[in-house]
Amino acid sequence: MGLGACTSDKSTSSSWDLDSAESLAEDSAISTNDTAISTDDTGNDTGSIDPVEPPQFLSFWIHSPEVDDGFGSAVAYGNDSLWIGAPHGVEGTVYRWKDDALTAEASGSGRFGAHIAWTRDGVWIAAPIKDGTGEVSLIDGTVIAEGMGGTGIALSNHASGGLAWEAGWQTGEGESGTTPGRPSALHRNDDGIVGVGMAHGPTSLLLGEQAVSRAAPTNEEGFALVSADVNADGTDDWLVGAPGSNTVTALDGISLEPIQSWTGTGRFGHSLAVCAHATEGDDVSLVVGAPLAPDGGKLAAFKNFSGTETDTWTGGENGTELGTAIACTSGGVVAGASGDAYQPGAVLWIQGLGLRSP
Ligand SMILES: [Ca+2]
Repeated sequence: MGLGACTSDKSTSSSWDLDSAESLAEDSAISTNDTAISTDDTGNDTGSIDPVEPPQFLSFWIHSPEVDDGFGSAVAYGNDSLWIGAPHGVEGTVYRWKDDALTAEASGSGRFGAHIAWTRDGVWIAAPIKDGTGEVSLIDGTVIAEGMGGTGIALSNHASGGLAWEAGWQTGEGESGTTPGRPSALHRNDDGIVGVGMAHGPTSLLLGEQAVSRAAPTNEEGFALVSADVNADGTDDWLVGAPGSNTVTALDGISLEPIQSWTGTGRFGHSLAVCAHATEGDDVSLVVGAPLAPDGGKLAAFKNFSGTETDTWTGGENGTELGTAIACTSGGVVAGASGDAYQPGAVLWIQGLGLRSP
């Protein structure tokens, strides 16, 4: 069921690489604030490339072949491929982007592709309202779980996999638990501690054995959840998105006390990731999605948990909704822009994270 046409903005047929950055930047409709190649203040390629330092940074859009299919609602990266969920309509579709080609890999009912995650078994695909109770399956149709209300309303991107349903969660390691509210995010940290975010209700987070009460009724704290050692004390901390209050907060991994926060606009904190840079060393960026920010949604990167933005990208056009989902790639990041009813959804591929940061 491969699609014949390449739906990227890219004009080259070669695989993306650093050498093709110039043509990519020229042809794509991206609205990054700058690129590593020479650009003028409006972002247009001035045609002059620094001969000493070749372009090391590129980004491009991958567009859906359909309108209003929710393409970009979920993204995952694995096996040298980008996996993209397009869950809208009677049948949702999961696409694979590899070697410059977009292929529809699987489809199904019940918001198939609303959430996807890369695991050791391949990509897990959630169809959370399939047959009324939801299902999580592999790309070949193998069922991971089904029949619990809201099966797959959240997935963990840990290698062993994990899924949430409306009143609990389970992992591919056989761990499970119940929740006092409906999970909106599930994350297993590198120490094997499972965190659950619940965007609504009196409890916003379950982090291992500890529960965190919601501070404000509409802050949606727990809508997104990841982990990283923010304060460099050797223990993973929790990074929690609260898009109702446009805040991301880092909670100390042991005390759960807030240790840092970031704020923005337009559902800032709707999606989160901490991605390794393409550069040598241990640099990472916290990447935060704000899909309703001005100019078509926004992605903000905070290098090594900087208090201020070190890189930003916008969707460029109202309704693009860049930042609906985020996943790390090898040295880069991808972000969904699921769009509105009048335009195809898209995914922004950003390669070379950190290579242009100050
Ligand atoms: Ca820490």
